[in-house]
Amino acid sequence: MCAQLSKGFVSTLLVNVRKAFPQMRSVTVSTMGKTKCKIQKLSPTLYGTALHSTTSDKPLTVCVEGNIASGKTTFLEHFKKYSNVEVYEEPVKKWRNVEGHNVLAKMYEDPNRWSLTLQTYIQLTMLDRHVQVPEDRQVKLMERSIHSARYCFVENLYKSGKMTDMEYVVLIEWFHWIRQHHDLNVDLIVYLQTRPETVYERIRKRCRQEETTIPIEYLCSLHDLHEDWLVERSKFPTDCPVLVIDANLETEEMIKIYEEKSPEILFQQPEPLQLESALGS
Ligand code: TTP
Repeated sequence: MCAQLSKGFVSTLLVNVRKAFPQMRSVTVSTMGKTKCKIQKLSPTLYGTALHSTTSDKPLTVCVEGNIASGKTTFLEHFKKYSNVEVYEEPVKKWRNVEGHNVLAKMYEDPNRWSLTLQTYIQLTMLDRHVQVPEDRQVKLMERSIHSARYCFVENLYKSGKMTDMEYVVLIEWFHWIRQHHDLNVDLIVYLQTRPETVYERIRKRCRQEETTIPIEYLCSLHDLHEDWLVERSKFPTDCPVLVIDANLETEEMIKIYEEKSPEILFQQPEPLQLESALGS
């Protein structure tokens, strides 16, 4: 099913379509104008879980994902103003300073030697984020997840020969053990989709010391892995709903989009709407 609608209808429509067709597994909505917004392969089961969570004590978990410098921090900054949202920033400071060691810098200097060390530490620090439960907040908003570290970064390092078979299988075994023994559930992924050229320029401008040597090819591989995971869903299929947002625009434009999309992102119930009139417009 595919409907072309003005932007204002989108969030209301998605909720009503799900109510009207609970058996449907895939909904794609594209808005007119320059903002592109798709929710891919919505699982009624998972959506049911998400709605259920709003009435239970467990907060909803929303993760923002996207290539390096796709704008995840700006996204989080925007949502800090909501009183029902607890924001969990990525522990990148820790990766740059573990008891005085900059593991992130070491990885970029010599990935063959240090990528396992970095990814092991990232896996640990992301697990720590996943198990934290915010007090009195309905939405837990996380920057990235243990999933993107595994499906995008670890996969990329392995595919490009920076991580050996042995290192890869040990790390993946850890990942599987963690998944079995901890609740890593995510209710919604917001994917900030960018062109590799856009993030390459942003990385050059922001001049984070460790990242000055990142070539565009590295960003292209990471881009493909994000697309594979969150859009194509071929190699590492996920049932989690994914909201795709075109994040190539300037910061001011992006903030306007986040404002518009906030009801969808925060699972706020829109006003009821006649489905027939929405589809007919
Ligand atoms: P990102 O997690 O992409 O964070 P960011 O600061 O670029 O986010 P944004 O600009 O969108 O707000 O990457 C942080 C750094 O950590 C980056 O150099 C990539 C690196 N990294 C890894 O090497 N392995 C990993 O598993 C992850 C998650 C990040």
